[in-house]
Amino acid sequence: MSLLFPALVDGSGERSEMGVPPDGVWGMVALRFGPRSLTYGRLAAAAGALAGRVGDADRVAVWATPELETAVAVVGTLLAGKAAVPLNPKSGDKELAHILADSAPSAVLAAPGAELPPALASLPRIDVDVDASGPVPEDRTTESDPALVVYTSGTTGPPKGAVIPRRALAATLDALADAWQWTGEDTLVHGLPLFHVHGLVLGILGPLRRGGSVRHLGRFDTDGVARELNDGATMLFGVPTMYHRIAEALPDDPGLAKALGRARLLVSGSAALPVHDHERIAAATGRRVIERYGMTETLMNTSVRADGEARAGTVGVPLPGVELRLVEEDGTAIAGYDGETVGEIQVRGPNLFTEYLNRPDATVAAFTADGWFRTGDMAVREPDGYVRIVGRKATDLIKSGGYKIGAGEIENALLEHPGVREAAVTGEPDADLGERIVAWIVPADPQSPPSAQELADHVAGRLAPHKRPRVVRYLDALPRNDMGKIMKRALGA
Ligand code: MCA
Ligand code: AMP
Repeated sequence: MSLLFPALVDGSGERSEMGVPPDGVWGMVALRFGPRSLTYGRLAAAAGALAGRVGDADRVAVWATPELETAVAVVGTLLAGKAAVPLNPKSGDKELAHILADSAPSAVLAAPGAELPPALASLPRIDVDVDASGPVPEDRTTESDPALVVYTSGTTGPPKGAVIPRRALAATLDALADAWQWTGEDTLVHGLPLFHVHGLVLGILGPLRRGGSVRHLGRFDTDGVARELNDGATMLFGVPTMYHRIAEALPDDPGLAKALGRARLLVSGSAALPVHDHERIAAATGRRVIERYGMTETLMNTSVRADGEARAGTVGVPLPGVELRLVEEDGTAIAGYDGETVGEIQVRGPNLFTEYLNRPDATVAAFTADGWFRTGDMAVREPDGYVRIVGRKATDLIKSGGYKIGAGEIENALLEHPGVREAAVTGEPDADLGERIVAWIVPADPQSPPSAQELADHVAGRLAPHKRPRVVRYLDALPRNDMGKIMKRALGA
């Protein structure tokens, strides 16, 4: 198949050899994480060397800290023709054990010195050496070969591994290049985590496919954004929580407003950016944030185009190659765009995942008989085709800080706490996080209920810190219907 990273092959079409040409694209900085950076030449050499070490198995895990090594690990794995399984380095023991058992990686790639938890002790460890040199191997993959397995929460049960083929990476990144006029001249800044599609595929693999640069902040803060945009970065990617924090900081930070005003493109995604934040940023900077809509299973589906109208509250139009329809409850497609009729978004195209790993049942359920993927997102289409997302089918999926979190997974973790007799989890509106996780608890002993902090720590340690309840409410009993099913809508009433 065509190479995922044309810029890792030098200008004459020759693959990387040990010696690194100092000029041209190869002398250009590809990746920068704080003070550390790699040129295309060095990246080709380091990732080429790593590709030679990952072995013959199908999949390797990547301990996805926000560091240079993570980017080299994923690129090296892809150059080797293998699939990478990015791991959240803050994963708790239960979540990590599930992902390892399910994806069965042959090794874990990590930054030298990174401390790995006991759950990974039985896996061979490969330290990523960013100073190593080796040739970029010949690409023998086909476009349907898996590139990534990314774990994503459902309403119940543990996260499922979405198998993302190489074709989908190429298709989505090239469609975004078209929509955003994204080229090798662009320098992206972001502070997103590297174990999800947003930060890894769009934020790292995107610039590398274009032959441009990315500067990762290590962790998001508004000072870092301002510094990089003032220093030549042209694009910013973030989740709504990050843009909300920018909007909050703008009134007291004229330097930030000036820096954002310089950007070519400010892009938000992973959840809806409230219109109020759109408007505050536009008023202070003169720039409009544009939104794109995607999903782990589909990569990117729609976007406001760089040459289109930036309309707050919409996610723009389908990307090139993506077929999108809205479907009524009974399965009929909605004809015409009236800006009012709500239907479920279904998509088809080369951007889609192939399957949930080891979950043929879930894979079948995710598609219609004629091959459309059911997103579970509800939307309307404006008369000119712009998509406006209005909600979600499942109330048991929570989007907090841009992370998708299944209520069932947290309920199961809470029920494993000895002080909890019954548990229900809901999402509540939150100005910063979009939604915050609320745990409704019936304590085993009403005289000494476990504290909110204890329950948050319990969930953070079992699953991941972003899945911890931010609020705990204690009840004598959960509201249930005649069938015994918990009535979540009655909670909070
Ligand atoms: C707090 N911490 C804890 C606990 N409480 N650790 C252990 N136990 C506890 N009880 C730690 C956290 O690990 C973290 O550590 C720090 O305290 C702050 O945590 P938190 O409050 O959760 O962070 P935040 O400041 O609220 O984070 C906001 C954020 C974050 C930075 C916006 O939510 C974020 O990075 N979101 C991005 C999500 C994303 O990329 N989604 C894409 C998936 P430390 O200080 O060490 O960090 S969606 C996708 O990919 C699709 C395709 C799409 O469309 O994009
Ligand atoms: P994830 O499964 O974590 O990849 O999250 C995918 C979900 O994020 C989608 O199904 C949407 O519900 C949501 N999402 C992503 N981008 C947007 C956006 N721009 N506006 C509203 N929701 C979004």
